[in-house]
Amino acid sequence: MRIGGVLPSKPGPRVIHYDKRVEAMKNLFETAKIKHLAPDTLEVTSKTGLTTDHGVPVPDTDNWLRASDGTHTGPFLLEDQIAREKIHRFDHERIPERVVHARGSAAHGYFRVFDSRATKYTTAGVLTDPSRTTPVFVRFSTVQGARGSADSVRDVRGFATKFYTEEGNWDLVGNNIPIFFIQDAIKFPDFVHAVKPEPHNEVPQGQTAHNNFWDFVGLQPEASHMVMWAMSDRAIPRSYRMMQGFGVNTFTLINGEGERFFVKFHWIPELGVHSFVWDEALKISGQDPDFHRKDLEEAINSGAPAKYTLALQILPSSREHDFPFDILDATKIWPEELVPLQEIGEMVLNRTVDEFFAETEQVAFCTSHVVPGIGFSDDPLLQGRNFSYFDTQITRLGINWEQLPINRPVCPVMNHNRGGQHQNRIIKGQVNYWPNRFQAGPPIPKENGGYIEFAQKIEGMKARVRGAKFGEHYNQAELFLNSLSEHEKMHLIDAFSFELSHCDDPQVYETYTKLLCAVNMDLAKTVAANVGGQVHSSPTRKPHHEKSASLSQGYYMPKKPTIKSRRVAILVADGFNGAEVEAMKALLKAGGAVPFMIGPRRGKIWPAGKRLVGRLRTLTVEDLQGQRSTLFDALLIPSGQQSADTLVASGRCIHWVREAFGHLKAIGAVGEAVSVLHRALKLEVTQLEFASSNDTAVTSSYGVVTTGKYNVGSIATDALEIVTGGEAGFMSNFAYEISQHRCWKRELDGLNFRVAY
Ligand code: HDE
Repeated sequence: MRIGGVLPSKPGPRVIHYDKRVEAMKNLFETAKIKHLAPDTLEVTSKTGLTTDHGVPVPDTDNWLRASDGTHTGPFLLEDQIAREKIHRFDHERIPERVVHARGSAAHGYFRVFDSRATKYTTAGVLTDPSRTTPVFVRFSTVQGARGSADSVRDVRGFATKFYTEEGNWDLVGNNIPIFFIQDAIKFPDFVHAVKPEPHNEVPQGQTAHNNFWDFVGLQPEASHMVMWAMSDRAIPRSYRMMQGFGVNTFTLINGEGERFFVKFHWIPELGVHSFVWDEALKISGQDPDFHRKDLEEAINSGAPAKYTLALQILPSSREHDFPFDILDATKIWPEELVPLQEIGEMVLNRTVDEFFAETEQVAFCTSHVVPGIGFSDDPLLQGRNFSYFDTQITRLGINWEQLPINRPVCPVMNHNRGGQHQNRIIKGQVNYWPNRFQAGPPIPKENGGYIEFAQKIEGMKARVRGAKFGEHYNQAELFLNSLSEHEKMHLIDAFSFELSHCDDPQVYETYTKLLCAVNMDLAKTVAANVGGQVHSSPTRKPHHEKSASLSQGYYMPKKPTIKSRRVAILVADGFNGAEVEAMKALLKAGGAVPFMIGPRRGKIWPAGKRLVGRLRTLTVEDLQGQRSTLFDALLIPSGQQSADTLVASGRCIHWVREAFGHLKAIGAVGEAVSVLHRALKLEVTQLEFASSNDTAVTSSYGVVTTGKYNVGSIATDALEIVTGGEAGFMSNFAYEISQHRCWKRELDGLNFRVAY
């Protein structure tokens, strides 16, 4: 394919360039979809000359054709096709942003099943054939904010997967929370209007902390379960790579014997389920609004692809009515104790997009896009979604949106649909209808793979009603609360308090604190006390006190502790211990973590004793001011007297340490650097223990790991065990604290509250 013309300085044929990336990618893992995209992927190089859209070489892209006598500037000439085209194209660059989930970020990858165990439930090859590698494209998103809003806001995250299967595209359009706010799709416009910025002033952006949201959910008790999840740490994930995904709706699977099963889809992240702390999320919204977008890109580019296990919850059709909740109600989970998870395959996201607009923005999902072996249920939220997604793509992308490269299936597509704006295909033949005298484009029978709907018996009255079990709204809200660990409960109370205190209409926050009485009386009283709300004099519902282990994020900690892809800031100033830093960096990298050097200024920082010698080994660092502790998972300060003295004297550095401590992160310091921690923390946090100077013993106290002296020679045996305890070396202990994500004990014992950060 020609991608531009160069008008060479000497006469000759126009150079025709092909996409060289296709060549370069040969050694990398390429899915069928990546190969499929190659002919549409162009690379602009210094040899690729400019042309107009109709292919004519452009000699000048800086000056509009005008009338001029050389001295005076005259008016522009309308005749200038080059200039007019450039401006026209620019004027029409934008397309409507998604009405929800506008802010997003995506990656390519693949999916494989471990074996064929799901054959007993489905005929879908993508879920049963272990010899297949199915290409996927996954778009993560927030829900409320506009395209340019911040990544780290409190919100549900979208987790939408397009599987490019051999039988057509299957879109699993899920979220990182297993349930939803409403039961019936007809409520979706009301819900979205209430959660979005308010109509009179378009405030706030990317937040539920406003009157209209809480007004709506206070008057719509079916939302109470989902609101609990949205106020939990689930709504502030540390990374797209560290959150679960859920299909949310109940789908169906159909096996070779024609039996139907109800199914819920789950994605389980390899790295565990982890979140920001709220203060950190708030700050990152300003300090790096693209945090999650960059996190995904950085992880993939540094060789830590995002990985998730696909698990199924399966119920045979005969068990539909066996539960106290309706299994078609999207405001309910199927507790894992009742319906266990069956892990069937793994998804790996290992390739970033080449162009955001063409891929991430133009990708379009449809819940109604399933493949043979997968079907729908009568879940009243899903039924409405199945109408909505196709419809919205018409507004956003036009009727031929499925012909866009990112949306195109990798299998053959042929039918008698024709025309429409931006039709890309040229279909040969004299007929465009069925039946026709040539037998052209015939339907494909079931035996050859035709999609057949399950022959479901339907009976009933035509009415606007919901099933009886849809009327119960609080049991699982309580179940969720009961199942949280202590620190998760504290965060949930803080989140409710933060959000409701941003509502200035007493009718709104009082209604909600009263509603909480039906979930849990203590929760209601605490939140009401924090926000000036009201509670009923006695509980409005009898509690059941049940728990479900897998509702707590701690349940998903990786079995083997890992520091993979964790961002570790190493704080240094001139005079730091060079050999120590080299060794520490090597160890962190060996564990898969990503070390960053941070110092008082950007540029070169000099290790101790190296300033005047011939061959200087310096480090290039980012500066403390431009980078913030919020952007890292852990903080490490190596030894070196001069370095420690400079850092102790820096208010910004002291703030870094206090903030990392307040955000419950792992902190490590060696030798003289322990004085930096003393200065930052000791006065306020008297319980903290630090190693004494010149001693190689390691002290680990509330996630703060110190040693008086670090024996660089012993490093080879240290660190990668990722274990804690006196026997283990300094880096092992430090890595262990990183692997725990945060030190919750620090919070439970109230230590972080004593430090200003
Ligand atoms: Fe969506 N949703 N939704 N939604 N949704 C859209 O489709 C809709 C719901 C979800 O990265 C829209 O292409 C209705 C539940 C994701 O491109 C729209 C209802 C879940 C994405 C739409 C729901 C989701 C969307 C807007 C209630 C979790 C982003 C743009 C019945 C399972 C996909 C678009 C992407 C996007 C409609 C409820 C997830 C308007 C009517 C429940 C991840 O069609």
